[in-house]
Amino acid sequence: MSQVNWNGDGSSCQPGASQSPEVTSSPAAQPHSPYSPPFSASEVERFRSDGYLVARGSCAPAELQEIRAVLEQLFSQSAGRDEGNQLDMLSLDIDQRSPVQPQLVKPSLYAPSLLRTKHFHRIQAMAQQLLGGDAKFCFDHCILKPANSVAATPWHQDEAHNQDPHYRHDQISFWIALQDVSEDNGCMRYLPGSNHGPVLPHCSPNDDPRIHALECPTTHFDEHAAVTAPLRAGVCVLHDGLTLHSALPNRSSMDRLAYILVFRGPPLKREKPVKVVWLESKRTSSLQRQRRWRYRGGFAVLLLRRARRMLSTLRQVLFRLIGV
Ligand SMILES: O=C(O)CCC(=O)C(=O)O
Repeated sequence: MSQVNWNGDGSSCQPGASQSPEVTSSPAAQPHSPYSPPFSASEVERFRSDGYLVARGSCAPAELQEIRAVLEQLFSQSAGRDEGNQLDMLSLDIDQRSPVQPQLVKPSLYAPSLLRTKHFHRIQAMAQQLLGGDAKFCFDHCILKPANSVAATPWHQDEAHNQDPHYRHDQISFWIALQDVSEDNGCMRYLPGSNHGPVLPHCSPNDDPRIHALECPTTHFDEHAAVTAPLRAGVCVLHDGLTLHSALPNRSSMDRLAYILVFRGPPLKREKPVKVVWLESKRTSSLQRQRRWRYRGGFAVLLLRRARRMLSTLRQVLFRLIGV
């Protein structure tokens, strides 16, 4: 396996690493970012060719600490657990006593300040440059790899989580390291160029549909061609929705935390409808919790959130039209 050494300062490379969430708009998600295009033409070309890229620059240390503290608190409060948004992606997720790899989907629902950061606006500008001015913030999530764990994040393509039979979106995930990450504590791995291929067959880890994660078996690609992406804290690596990726286990004595913002372009009609068999078979306990939560009144909360999003969009449109 080769390794790419990136520090977010443009110094490059030495040879050597849920569900289909609805698009969420936010007060912070302005239609056009005031930031100037962050990537050079050659960076855009590299992203299009390899399917991933380390962004130059990094999140300011104070803001990074703030983001980390907010996310740690949400994990410790079990935020979103009843709603099915906090789960253990690699186990049966029955209780929270010794989680293998906790994930919090849409943490900004519980801490909206996450979308009012400079980091968010910087990433939004990147998304709009790569996906076009119509790019929208879709959802965020956070993955915790506990210290001293042997669990790797399985190889997968994010597009494999898309269960819409008729439409797809161009999608980019912006993965930010909340501490330095290396091959010892769970840095990301990519298969360069896999973004040019189709969605490969996926399954549940151990073929157990009760486990939330998806896995693309290594029989479908050459794992030896993978690169790892060690990063300094605050640096962001981005990948296309079709890029095959995984993350190494965290063998260090400190938890590894990553915060991911996902942006999408407008919906694109598929040539023919698809059937996503590996999602249809899922029987996770987070899905059960989600159903229970909705049945017990969660639907009202969802309606309220939707109304708030519509109001916020209306406000943005009015602001653009008449400056109100
Ligand atoms: O952080 C990880 O372990 C995996 C992240 C990932 O799969 C993603 O951002 O799509």
